[in-house]
Amino acid sequence: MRLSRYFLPVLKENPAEAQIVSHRYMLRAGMIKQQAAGIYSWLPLGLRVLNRIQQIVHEEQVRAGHIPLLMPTLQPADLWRESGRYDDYGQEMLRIKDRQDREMLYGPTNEEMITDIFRSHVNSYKDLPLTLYHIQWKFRDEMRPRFGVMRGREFLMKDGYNFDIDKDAALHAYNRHMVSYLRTYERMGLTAIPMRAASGPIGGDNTHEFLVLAATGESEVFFDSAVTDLKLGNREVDYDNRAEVAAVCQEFTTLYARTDETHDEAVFNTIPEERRKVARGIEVGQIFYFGTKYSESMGASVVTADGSKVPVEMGSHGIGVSRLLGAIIEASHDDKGIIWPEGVTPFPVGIVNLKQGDAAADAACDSLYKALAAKGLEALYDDRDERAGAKFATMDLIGLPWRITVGPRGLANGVVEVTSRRTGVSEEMTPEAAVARIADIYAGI
Ligand code: 5CA
Repeated sequence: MRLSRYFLPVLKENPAEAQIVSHRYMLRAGMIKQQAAGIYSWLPLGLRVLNRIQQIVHEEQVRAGHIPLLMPTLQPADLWRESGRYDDYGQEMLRIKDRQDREMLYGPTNEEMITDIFRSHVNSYKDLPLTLYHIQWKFRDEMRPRFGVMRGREFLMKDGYNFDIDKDAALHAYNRHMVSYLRTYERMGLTAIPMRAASGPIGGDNTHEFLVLAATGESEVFFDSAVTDLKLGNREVDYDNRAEVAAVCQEFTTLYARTDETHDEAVFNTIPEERRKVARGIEVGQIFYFGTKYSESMGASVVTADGSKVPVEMGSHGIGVSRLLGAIIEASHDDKGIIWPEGVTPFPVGIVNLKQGDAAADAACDSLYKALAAKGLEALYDDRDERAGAKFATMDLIGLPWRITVGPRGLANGVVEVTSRRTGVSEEMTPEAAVARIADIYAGI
C-alpha cells in the first residue's frame, strides 16, 4: 500500500477524551473514530489489526476442533424468556421493538440462541462432542463505556459453546478452550494469565478469566509472580487427548492467580512474600462450565447409548476480540507510539523513502515493494513528499515492527537500512538482504 493513496488520518495532537495510552494511540494513529459513546468506526488501519486478530482466533479455534458458524446480532426476546435471562439481564441489554411490535434485543452473548440451534438439529449422543463458535458484534449498554475499544458498548467477541454428553467430556472442552486461548494470546505477543474468577450473569461454578497485566487494567488481581514465567511456546498439544490437555491446564492453574472476586487472603499469604503480587489486569477472555443451566430450561437433550434422555452438558467461552487491540497496545508501546508484535501488525514492514522524486530512491523503493510482495508481504510505502522526520514520526506512531529506510546516500553504497521498532537498532544491508531478512522474520508467523 502506498501511503499517498491510503486513508490514514493521523492526529498530531493528543485527543483530550483519551485517558489511557491505547485509546490515545488508536485515535492518533487513525485506527478508530468514535460515533457515539462506546461505539466506533474501524478505520482502515484499525480494521487491518482487527482482521489479523480474528484470523489468529479462527486458526486456533479450528486447530482445537471447534466449528465456526455465524449467528445474527439481533435476537428475539422470547428465546431469553425461556432461560429466564430476559428479565435478569437488566439495563445492560439493549431492547428493541420491530414494526410488528415484536420484542427483540441486540445480543450481549449467545447461550440461548446456540442452545436453540442445538435443540433443533441434534438429539443423539452420536453427534457429540460438538463445539460451535462465532465472531460477532455484541452490544452491552455499559454504565460507563470508556477507554476506547477496551470497554465499548458495541464490541467484537469470539464466543464458543460446547455440547457434551457428560461432565467429564464438558470439562475436557473447558480445558481445550483454556489451552487454545493460551496459544491464541501468545501468538499475539501477549502473556494472558488464567485466573480463577466469578461467573456473573453467565452462570456456573467453574470459570477462569484471562488477564493481561497492565497498570490501566480494570480488574485487581492477586498472583504468584512465578505464574508470569509460564509459556506454552511451540509445543504440540493433542487436543483429543484428555490427559495431555488437562496436564497443560494443571501447569497453568496450579500457582495462585485470582481476581478480586475470588481472592483468598489466607491462601495468598502462604506464597513466599517476594513472589506475592497485587496488580491490575485487562480481562481479554473468560471460559465457563455451567453444565445443564441452559439445556434444562430450554429443553436441549440427547438420547444416550442406553436409550435414556439427558440434558446436554454445556459451557461457553469468550475472547474480547476488539478489546484485544487495546490490551496489546497497553502491553507494547513507548512514548513515540505503538509497537505491534509481528503476529498482529497491520503491515509487516514500512518503507520510508527519504527523498521522494529522486530517481534512484524511487526506483529502489518500487523494487523493494515488489520483492516483498512476491514473498507475500504487503509493505506500507511512505511515498509522500514529506520531511524524513515526519515520515519517521508516522511510522513510529503506527508501530510497524520493521522499517526499511531508503535514501540516495545509502544507495550510492548499495545499501538500505533495516530498523527494528522495538529496539531502535538499525542495520545497513543490500536491498536483497533486507527483503530476505524481513521474509525470514515472518516465515514462522
Ligand atoms: N458468553 C460468555 C462467554 S462466550 C461471555 O459473554 N463472557 S464474557 O462476558 O466474559 O465476555 C467475553 C469477553 O468479552 C470478556 O472476557 C472481555 O474480554 C470481552 N468484553 C466483555 N465486555 C466488553 C466490553 N464492554 N467491551 C469490550 N470487550 C468486552
